[in-house]
Amino acid sequence: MVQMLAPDGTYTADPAYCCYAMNDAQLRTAYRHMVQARAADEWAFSLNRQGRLGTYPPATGQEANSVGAVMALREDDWIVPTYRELGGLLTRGVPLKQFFLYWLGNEHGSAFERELYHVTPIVLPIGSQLPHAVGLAFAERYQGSDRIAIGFVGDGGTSEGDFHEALNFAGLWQAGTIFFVQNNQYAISVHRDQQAAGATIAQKAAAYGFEGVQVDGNDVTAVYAVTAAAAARARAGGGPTLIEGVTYRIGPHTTSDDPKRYRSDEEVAEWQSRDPIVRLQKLLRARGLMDDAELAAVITAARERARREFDAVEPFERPSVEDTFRYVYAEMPPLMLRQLAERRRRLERTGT
Ligand SMILES: Cc1ncc(C[n+]2csc(CCOP(=O)(O)OP(=O)(O)O)c2C)c(N)n1
Repeated sequence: MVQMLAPDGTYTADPAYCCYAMNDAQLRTAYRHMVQARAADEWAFSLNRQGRLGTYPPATGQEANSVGAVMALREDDWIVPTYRELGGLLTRGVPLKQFFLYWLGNEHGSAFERELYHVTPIVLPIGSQLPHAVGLAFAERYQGSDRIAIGFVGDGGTSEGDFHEALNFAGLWQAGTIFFVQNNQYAISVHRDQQAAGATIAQKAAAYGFEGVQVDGNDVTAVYAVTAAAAARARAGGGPTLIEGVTYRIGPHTTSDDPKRYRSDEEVAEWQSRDPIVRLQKLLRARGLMDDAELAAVITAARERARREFDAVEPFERPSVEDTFRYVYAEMPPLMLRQLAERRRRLERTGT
């Protein structure tokens, strides 16, 4: 497993990735994005408990994967996210209020301005986004561009047919795709060890004829380096890479989940001791890049921004019951019409 920044904050350069070491400015930037993602995540959780935001999937603990990977790309490379890529979206410059709008149930929140951000909409069907990432990468090269695509997926998503179809096509056609698996150890309550027999997820790449790399997903410097190397290879026509970023979902699967039913407090505490933000703070301090006051000021500013940006979209229009049904078919089939009528009746009866 590639690691440069250990949990105790010591940094050991990896000669295999020497030309992809983050510089001082990048380390500071990574910290800002990771802290912003954490602050927004914590605020979203709290908003849910206050009854101001619907079901939300927290990404606390996974910030180094998302931020490090996106920082390693060019600004016009495609990002094909899941629902747990807040850090990556913020790194690309997507306004936080747009993200909040999406989780308020307003689909406009996920319609990221294409030419500005090159980010596809947030998807909830597991694995379905990976063929899109391959298609984008393939199309770019077909049109003579050297843009590449990164497709994120969870460890559970690697059991989906779409995952295998996407990797097979990309390997065969050398599509410039980075498959980034956020291995956060759980697919809801199913542990990674119950998901697949292989020793690593990264090794699956061998079956499709390209390289797979396992990286410490709580070490932003290592995630950045392996993704930058994969991006350089893809851009040069060297084909795809599968990256397995080993991390942990510190919070519940979503705000509707109770993780105490399937994992121990000791396990969570063990992973909390490897927190990616705390680890980066140690490096920033040791290198004299930020002192305690500056580190804390970034956190305070991030919390304030999270509140401000949510307040800006909270009054926006909520989706109607019809919206849930409206966009699937041009004309609703009888089964959906019946479901819609049932839903309306329930709303009238119970108010929810
Ligand atoms: C095709 C499909 N099957 C099942 C689900 C229900 N579901 C939602 S999240 C999830 C687990 C996903 O786990 P993983 O891929 O590890 O990602 P994580 O949520 O841990 O980020 C499942 C099974 C779904 N959304 N889509």
